[in-house]
Parts: sequence; structure tokens; C-alpha cells
Amino acid sequence: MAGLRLLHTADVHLGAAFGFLGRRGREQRDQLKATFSRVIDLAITSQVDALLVAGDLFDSAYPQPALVGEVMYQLQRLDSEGIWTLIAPGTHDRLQPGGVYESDELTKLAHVHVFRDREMTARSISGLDLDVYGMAVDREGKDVLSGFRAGDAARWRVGILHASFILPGKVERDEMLVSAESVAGSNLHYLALGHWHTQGDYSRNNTPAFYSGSPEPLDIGSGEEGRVLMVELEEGSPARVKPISVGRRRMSRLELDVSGIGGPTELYAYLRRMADRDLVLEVRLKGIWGDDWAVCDWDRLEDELAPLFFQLHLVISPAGITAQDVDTYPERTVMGRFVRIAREEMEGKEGEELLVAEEAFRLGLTHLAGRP
Ligand SMILES: [Mn+2]
Repeated sequence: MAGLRLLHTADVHLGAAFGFLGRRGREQRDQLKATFSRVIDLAITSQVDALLVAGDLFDSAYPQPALVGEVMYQLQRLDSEGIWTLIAPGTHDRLQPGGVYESDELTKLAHVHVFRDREMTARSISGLDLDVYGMAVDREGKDVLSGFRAGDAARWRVGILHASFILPGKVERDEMLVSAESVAGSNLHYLALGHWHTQGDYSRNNTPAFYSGSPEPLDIGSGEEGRVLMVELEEGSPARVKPISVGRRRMSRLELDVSGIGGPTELYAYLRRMADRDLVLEVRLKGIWGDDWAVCDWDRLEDELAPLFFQLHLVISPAGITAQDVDTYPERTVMGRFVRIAREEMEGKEGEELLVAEEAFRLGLTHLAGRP
């Protein structure tokens, strides 16, 4: 009996706006399409039997017609090779009245199936002796695999699910959940998970269960590459799951204590070495105190370095202000007063408010430090 080769992706988020990338957001939106095309290339050249999409293929339930057309074109490439595409709607592209998965546009293709039921339902692919189980996201908030057990009719049994994996004490609530116990008892040869954007192995009791992560990064984080998973199932041996890098850009946040680096010149050299036109880098700087930094033109420094990155953002982190730093500037001085007031302002602020307060602090600091 022949084995089975599957390509697992999820959370592509085609059509995502990337507002935080400003004028470059459009480029990254285009990159998502290019990367998805690369995933299709990979499926064809690797001669997989099926592509599994574990939710959030689109960023919205109502993508632009041109975007649906692009996906149709890509899936057609698989279809004409006889390669199956099995899609579970996610939380962003959920099954909605009038939404992309309610129409028959994608499923007009002979080898495309969208899971539209609200419970795990099998799609049998007789030519592969395969049953694929999947479901559309439901607002249940409980373990959706509880009590589920795949039947033994087909040789191969694979699941697709867009859900959070229950980690007691850490992850316990979400629309769709799946537990270690239910994965262990699922009788599946592989469970393709989506919803979490970084890759992860959640296999339990001989049931391989993986998040593929996004093929192209969507948010600033640890800077990891976008990947897909190549899954090989073979009679009599454990599943082989191999990550393959397909993403182009990386998005990274870096905390940097400049007190160990030197002054602006050394900071420039330090960041210059990290230059990469496919890297989005946010640097949160700490320890910017003393004469070395008094004349630093932060905007200029950022402007000089920015063209060497996809995007570069320097942020002066309020976390960098220690009691010791404040003591450097006695309370009776203007700088001392400013730092104390700014610190109070930033305390307890989050998100957009914190960003605004940080920017105000940075501007104030620049002006004050520049004074003779
Ligand atoms: Mn997602």
C-alpha cells in the first residue's frame, strides 16, 4: 500500500492590510500572494497528494473578487495535476452568509473541498484510500474533538482544525478548542492545526498534531521564518513531518541596552550589521543616558538606516528608565523634572496610548538633551 504525502499550511491571511508597515504594507500584502504561489509550486514539484489548509486562508470572510480569483487560479494549478485541496474555514474567513466559502466558486474545481459543517465531517477520497475530517469554526468555546474518533473504513485518516490547543493554566478559552486527550483518542494519522501563527508540535499519544504557522509572517515577533509542513505517512513507520521555509520576510522585535554598546556611532554600526531588506525590525532601546547621547539626532539615525531594512523602527523604551537613570538627572534640573513626569505619564499606559507617550518622551528627550 502506497504512502501519503501532504502539504500543510494555515493562516495565510491573504488580503491582510499590514497597517503597521505604513507605505510598505501594500508590498507585504502582495508578498502573501507570492508566498502562497510558492506553496502551490512546492505542492506540485513535491508531487503531494493533497494540500491541507487549516483556516484563515483569507484575512476576511468577504475577500475582494480579485483575491478570490487569484486563489482560484492557484488551486486550479493543483486541480489540473490531480492534487486535492482541503480547506477548513477559520476565524477570519469564517463561514458566513454571502461569504467566500458559501459560494461555490472554489469548490467548482473537482479536487477542492471546503468543510462547511459545524462538526467534524469526513470527506472520503477513494483514490487515495483517505478520509479527511474537518469542520468550520463554530462559536462553541469547548473541546470540539471531545468524543471524536475517526472511523477505520479508509486506510488513512487525517484531520484539519482551526482551534487553540488547551494548555491548562495558559490557554483555556477560545471559540474553538482542542485538548490533548481528544487528540490522543482521535484515531487520526495526522491532525493539521491552524489558528496559532507560529509552528508547533502538539502531538499526543502517537497522534501527530502540528500547527504549521503562517507561510509568511504577519506580525512583529521573534523573527522566525514563514513555513509550511511536509507530511509523509507511510505504512509501518511514524509520520515524518518536515518544516520547509517558504516565507520571504522576517519581522523581529529586539530589546537593546545601549549602555553596553557605546554611543550613536557604535549603535549605527551595530544596527548596520543587521541590515536586511527583507527584515522588519523594531528596536526598543534602553540605557540611553549620558553625554554620548546628548547630541544624538534620532530621526536622522533612523533615516540613514531605514533604507537598508524592509522597515526599521527605533523606540526608546520606558522600561529602560531605572531609578538609577532618574538619579542621573537631579530633580531640580529641567531634565530631571521631565524624566520624572514622563515616567509617571507612561505608567499604566498600553498599546496606542503607550506609543504616543513614548513618542512624546522621545521628542522631549531629544530637545532637552540637545540643549547646551
Ligand atoms: Mn490566523
